[in-house]
Amino acid sequence: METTPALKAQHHLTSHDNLTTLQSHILAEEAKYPNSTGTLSWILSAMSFSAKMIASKIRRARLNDVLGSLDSDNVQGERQQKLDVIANETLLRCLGSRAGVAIVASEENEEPIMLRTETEGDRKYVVLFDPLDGSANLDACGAVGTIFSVLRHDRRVMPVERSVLQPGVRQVAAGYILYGSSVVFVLTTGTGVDMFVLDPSIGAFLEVEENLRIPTKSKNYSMNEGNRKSFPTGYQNYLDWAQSNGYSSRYAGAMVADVHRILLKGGVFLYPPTAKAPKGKLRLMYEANPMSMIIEQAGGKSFADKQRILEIQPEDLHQRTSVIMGSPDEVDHVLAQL
Ligand code: AHM
Ligand code: MG
Repeated sequence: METTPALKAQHHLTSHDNLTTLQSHILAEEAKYPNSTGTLSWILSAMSFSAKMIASKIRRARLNDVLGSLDSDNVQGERQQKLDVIANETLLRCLGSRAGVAIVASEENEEPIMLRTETEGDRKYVVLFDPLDGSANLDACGAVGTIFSVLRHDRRVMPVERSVLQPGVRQVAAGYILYGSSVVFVLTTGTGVDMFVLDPSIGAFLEVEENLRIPTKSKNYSMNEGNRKSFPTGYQNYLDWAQSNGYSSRYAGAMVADVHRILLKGGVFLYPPTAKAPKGKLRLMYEANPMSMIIEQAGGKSFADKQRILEIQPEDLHQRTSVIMGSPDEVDHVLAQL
């Protein structure tokens, strides 16, 4: 944003003051499309608001006694953390108040939720999310994240729930929020990737990086090597190759944290098929697809074995996939072994 010298003097601003917030970025993007109704902007603003609420709940988790698990499992058969449920409710409430959202779908709910009926308003979008990815890290004060994907709602598809099952190439926006040593919001609307950091003193996400590009290569891989013996042979060969070529291993155990580091520093993130999860562990629609859109928009690559993840036609909301994503040269090194 331009600031005149007179204005700077008047308000004591310096050239170091960052005046681009996530909110102003969203509105500036909207202004590029004269026919835009602003519906997508409202949805992204709901994501920003939810992120601040979830961040504040995570910061106070120990103090408010909401760490640890509930006595219930989610639809994946995984033990729900108390904060999984709190984050899910926060997103459902914030997105539910936005008229442009027709359907929401969450890792924590078995079925997609129809928010608005046929006759109500301007029902344009489907929003899918993983409310608190890597939530098992919470008890140890580790990084966690929220991942989201936005699709257009196709009214012609029947039953309406099937409108959710679109391949990742059709996403109109995708992003994640990393709750780490600071709170970071990474967003793409299909024209590059931008990064914002929450300034807690003013309660706004400020832009820190525009049109982020992933390094082309970097000798780092990120995967749960504890599963190595049950990886298909190609992945084991890749590990042999990487370890003989001076690669480093980094693994936080939360996809958002691991992929964020790779987006900034380069490398490759892998979750191969294993004996326990023969189709891979990560969920296609609200984990792999949005992260793949971000990685590709930043100049990286993202595959499930030899197939581009964004082209997979989903058959089920909670479908799983294997994942190889990151710097283009590093993904190629893995693919060469498969
Ligand atoms: P979650 O969505 O239930 O938290 O699980 C997904 C997480 C990812 O964040 C992470 O990459 C992966 O599971 C870690 O799995 P593992 O513990 O098998 O290494
Ligand atoms: Mg998850």
